[in-house]
Amino acid sequence: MNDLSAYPITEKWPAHHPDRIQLYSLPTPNGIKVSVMLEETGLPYEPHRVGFDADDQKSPEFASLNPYKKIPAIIDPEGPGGKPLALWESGAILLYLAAAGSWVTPTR
Ligand SMILES: N[C@@H](CCC(=O)N[C@@H](CS)C(=O)NCC(=O)O)C(=O)O
Repeated sequence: MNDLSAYPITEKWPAHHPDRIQLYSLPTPNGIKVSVMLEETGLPYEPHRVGFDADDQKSPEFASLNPYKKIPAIIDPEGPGGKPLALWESGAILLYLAAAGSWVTPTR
């Protein structure tokens, strides 16, 4: 079982499926990019809602993962070398998921 307890963000948003990619986000233009990518790749993930109404993105738990206090952010429990990897910035996350995902080659 993957232990994500080293990440303080899991205190506010517990990982019920710690074997899955943990997504901390909201359906904003930057947030939704990552949700779409996760759906398209089929990678298993567990979403967590970071509510702007409550300024969740500015909470100490969220800032412990992304000090810039912006969504989206992820933790991949099975990152490079099988170790957990935390990542933010939507473009960086998309590139990471593209490498991690199993793409179906489109037929032309
Ligand atoms: N360059 C960042 C921008 C992230 C960003 O601006 N996120 C917005 C939502 S689309 C946010 O978290 N806003 C909350 C705030 O500024 O307090 C990325 O692409 O991930």
